[in-house]
Amino acid sequence: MNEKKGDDKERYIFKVILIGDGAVGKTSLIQKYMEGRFKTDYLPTIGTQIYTKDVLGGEGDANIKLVVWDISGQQAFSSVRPDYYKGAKGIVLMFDLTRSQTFEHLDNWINEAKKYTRSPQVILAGSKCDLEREREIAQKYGEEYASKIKAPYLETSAKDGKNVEKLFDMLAQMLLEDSVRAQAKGETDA
Ligand SMILES: Nc1nc2c(ncn2[C@@H]2O[C@H](COP(=O)(O)OP(=O)(O)OP(=O)(O)O)[C@@H](O)[C@H]2O)c(=O)[nH]1
Ligand SMILES: [Mg+2]
Repeated sequence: MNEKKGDDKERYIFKVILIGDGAVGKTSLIQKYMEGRFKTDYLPTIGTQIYTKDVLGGEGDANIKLVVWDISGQQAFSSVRPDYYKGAKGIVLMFDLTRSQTFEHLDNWINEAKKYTRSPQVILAGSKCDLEREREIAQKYGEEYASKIKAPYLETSAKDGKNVEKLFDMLAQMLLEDSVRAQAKGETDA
């Protein structure tokens, strides 16, 4: 969606969702990005939390509002997830570098996302990269999986902030380019 307002910058609004198993660090990543804080205790997400942030895109000549939806990755909440996917243009697919089973579940998440979204822009994130000694998934496996699903790969830490800003910036640029491409082809918003 885009419109011109008072200034001459184009305005865009994109819905972004984070998906991945419970406790991989979705809420932590969002809170680090939005509020610059990190909490060590685990409070499983219940219901949905929506955050927004404005970023500049296209070398600063576009205003992009990211509307980021945070929901639980726990199995118990899977029945509400279809609503959550609706209209999502960007997806952060996340696994925990210190728990290999969260990596093994990526196929399930991607298949679910494909069912409920139309050609979203996806970034794969391997979380908790500050816990190097507990790492179970080597960087090259993350990279291989990312190239299989044709997505960029970043290793992130909500604790020390590594690649947090970069991830959302990158996604915003991908969404902007995708939207400009779609407009040029005369496609309408879903
Ligand atoms: N060391 C470290 N711990 C992290 C990091 N990110 C998250 N954690 C911890 O991992 C636990 C789970 O984080 P959450 O952000 O709540 O996980 P979630 O994916 O939102 O979980 P659900 O809401 O249940 O789906 C918490 O104890 C966090 O403190 C990180 O980058 N580094
Ligand atoms: Mg959460």
